[in-house]
Amino acid sequence: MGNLISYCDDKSDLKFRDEDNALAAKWQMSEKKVSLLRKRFNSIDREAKGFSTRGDLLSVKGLVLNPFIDRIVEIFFQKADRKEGEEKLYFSQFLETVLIFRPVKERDVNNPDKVNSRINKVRFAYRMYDLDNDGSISKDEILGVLVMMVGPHVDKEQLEEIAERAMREVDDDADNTMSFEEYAKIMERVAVEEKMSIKFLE
Ligand SMILES: [Ca+2]
Ligand SMILES: [Ca+2]
Repeated sequence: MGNLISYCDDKSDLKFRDEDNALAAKWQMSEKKVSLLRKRFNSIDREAKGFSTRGDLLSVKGLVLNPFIDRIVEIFFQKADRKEGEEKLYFSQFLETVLIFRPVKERDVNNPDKVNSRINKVRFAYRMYDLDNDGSISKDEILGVLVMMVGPHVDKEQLEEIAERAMREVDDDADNTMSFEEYAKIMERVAVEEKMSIKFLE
């Protein structure tokens, strides 16, 4: 994730100032930070189209080595415009996903209406595993994620066993899928607010 928002100091572009100011007000951020993120977004949009394609995001330097790159890009593009088979991710849509990683204020931790609240951070993590985007996680998806993390060279049987065990552990209602509620329950033990926050976005 860090690679997507890394600081990039091009010359400033006044063209976007009104929109950036509106976004800063909407998200209660400083205008300076929004405009830095805008510059970063513009550098991802290599041909200055005014929007990004999956290809743009997939070639972000540093991110190409991330085993989850396809998932990260997919989650960003769930917010994108789709017209005539072309997907366009605009800055405001990009920002909305990036802001999930904003450190959350104490009073907002449990506020589901805040994009960066604990539950919305957990939801992002859940979507990483939900490879077919159907809203639930199967054992095969857990296995798929394991393969992504360790690469294809590890003994598949062993990974299947791990996936099987993980599913048994979380699957309270024994329906062979991990619901969001079941996932959120195991994530209670994880310091999500810390782990899924990027200081730059404060
Ligand atoms: Ca699924
Ligand atoms: Ca279940």
